[in-house]
Amino acid sequence: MKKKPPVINRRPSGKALIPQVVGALVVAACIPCSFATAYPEFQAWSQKNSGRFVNCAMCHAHPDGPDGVKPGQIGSLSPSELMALNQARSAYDPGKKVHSPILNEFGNSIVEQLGRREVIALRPTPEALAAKLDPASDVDGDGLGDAREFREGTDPLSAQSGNPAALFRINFVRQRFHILMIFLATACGLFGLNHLLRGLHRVSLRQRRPSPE
Ligand SMILES: [Ca+2]
Repeated sequence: MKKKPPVINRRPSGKALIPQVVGALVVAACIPCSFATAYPEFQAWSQKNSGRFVNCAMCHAHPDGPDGVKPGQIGSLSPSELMALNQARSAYDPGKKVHSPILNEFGNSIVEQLGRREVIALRPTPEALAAKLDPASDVDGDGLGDAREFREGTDPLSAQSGNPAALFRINFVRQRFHILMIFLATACGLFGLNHLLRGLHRVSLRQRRPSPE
């Protein structure tokens, strides 16, 4: 009887898979916004200029960009969202209200302010985008304009993201009335406490004096 050759298990072990998985994650992290429907030049410039990590979430609904089937990506859109996407893509001129489901509030604001035609025209010179944006535009209301957040690579949708010194200065000015009130209340409290302690001290001294006979 012919002996069966031993079966060799060629499936890689869990340990052997680790370098492949790590490699895939590194490659995925290094890929900028997909080139098919996004404009990765702006993300790449913001990251290079600021030295901060900037992903597609700066302008898009999903941090991996618009291509895919995850929430906020084209493959996941409902028929009504696809209609909204097509309407947004037709906003070639500025001033048109844009509600693209694959863009976030900042991304929609850029298209509203400049129009898609100019955004596309700026792709070879992404550094010019900041100067084109309205200096008063600040979608997260943190006091740092969208243009500055684009230059500095911070999150234009998070009031906690921004240059720390600038945010401290802005919030200090904004809260100056409350800060003054806290200062006055503390000063009044200390003043009252000081007088209370002095009064108690005087009463205590009076009680220690021997009463005249
Ligand atoms: Ca801001």
